Amino acid sequence: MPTALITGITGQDGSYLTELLLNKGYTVHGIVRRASSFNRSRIEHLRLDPAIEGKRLFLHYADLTDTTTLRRLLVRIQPEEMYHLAGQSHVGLSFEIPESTCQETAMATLALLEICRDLAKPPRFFHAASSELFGTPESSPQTEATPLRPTSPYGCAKAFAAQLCRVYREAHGLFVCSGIAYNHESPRRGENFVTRKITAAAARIAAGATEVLELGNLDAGRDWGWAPEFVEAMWCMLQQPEASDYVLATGTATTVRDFARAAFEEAGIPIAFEGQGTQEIARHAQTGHLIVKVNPRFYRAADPVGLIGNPAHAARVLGWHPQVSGAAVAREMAKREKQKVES
Ligand code: G4F
Repeated sequence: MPTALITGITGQDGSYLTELLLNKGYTVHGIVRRASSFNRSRIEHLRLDPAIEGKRLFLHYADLTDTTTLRRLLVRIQPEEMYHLAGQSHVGLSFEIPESTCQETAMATLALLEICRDLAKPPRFFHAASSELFGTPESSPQTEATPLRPTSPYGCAKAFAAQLCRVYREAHGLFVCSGIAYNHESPRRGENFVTRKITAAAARIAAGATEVLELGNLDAGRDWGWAPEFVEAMWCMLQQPEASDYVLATGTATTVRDFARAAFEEAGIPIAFEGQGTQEIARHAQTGHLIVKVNPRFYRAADPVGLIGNPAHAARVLGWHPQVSGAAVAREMAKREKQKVES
C-alpha cells in the first residue's frame, strides 16, 4: 500500500488527513516539531491504537527550517505522496511575526521542493495554499485564474510558495498541486481562530459561565467550509493523471456576526446585535445580558474583503462537492462543543 508523508500532522487538517489515509490503507509518516510539551491531542486516539502506532503510523522529529533532517527523512521514507500542511497559520499573528512566518511558510516550501527535485522518484506533492493569496481581490468569486493580491505577510508567504509550486511543476516536471483552500473549520480548530473561539465560548456560556466574548471585526465575511471535506479534496488531487491547482471553497460567504448568531442560537442563547463598529455589542435577546462585545485589539492591520471561492474546477475534475458551509458549520461546531462541555 502507498506511503504518505505529512508535515503538520498534528494540526486540524493533518489529523483528518491521517484518518482518511489510514482508512484507505496507507502507511502514514508525520513530521512533528520538538517542543517541551506535547501537542498531539488531535492524533492521540490514533497513537493509542496498537494496530496503528509504530505499524502504519510513524512520527519523526524535524523543524521546517532543518533541511538536512527533512532531506534525510524523505530519502529514507521514499513516500509516494507528500502533503505539506505545516507552517505558522494565523493571519493576524503574521503581522507581529512576519519573518518567521515567511521562513516557515515560504522558504520551507522551497526547501521541500528542492529536496523533491533531487530524489530519484519524487513524491506527488500537495501544498496547502490559501484564499489569503487573493487578499482583497478585484472580483468575486475567485478562481484559479484570479490575480494574487495578498494583504498580509502570511498571504505574501503563501503566494510565494504557491507560485514556486507552479514553477516546479512547469519547469522541473514535478507532480505538485496547490489547494487554494478557503477557511475550513471543525471542532479541532485552535481557539485562536474566530469560529472555534465563538463556538467554545457559546458552549461555556450556555453551561453557566459569566464571561463576555470579545471579538474583532464582525463585518468580516468568510467562505467557511467543513475541514473533513477539504482533506478529501487534497487526497483526490494527488490521484489525478495531471497535476493542477484547485480552489477549495463552498462558494458562499457569511459574516462573523452571522456565524456568531447561528452558533449561539444552536447553544440555546438567542442574541441580538446593537450599536456599530467598535461600539457594537450583542445581548441575550430575552434577558438582555451582555454576551458579545467588540474589542479593537482583535482588529487586524488589514483584513481581506470579498473572499468567496468558485470551486468549479475541483467539482469538474475531482468530483468534489462540499456539503457544509457558513451557518451550518457554526451550528455543527456549536453542537459538538456543547456535547464536549456536557460530557
Ligand atoms: O478565524 P480567522 O483568524 O481566520 P483567517 O484569518 O481567515 O485565516 C484562516 O483561514 C485562511 C484561509 O483558509 C487560512 F489561510 C489561515 O491559515 C487560517 O486558517 O479570522 C477570520 C475573520 C478575520 O477577518 C478576522 O479579522 O474573523 C475576523 N475576526 C473577528 N474577530 C477574528 C476575531 N479573528 C480572530 N482570530 N479572532 C477574533 O476575535
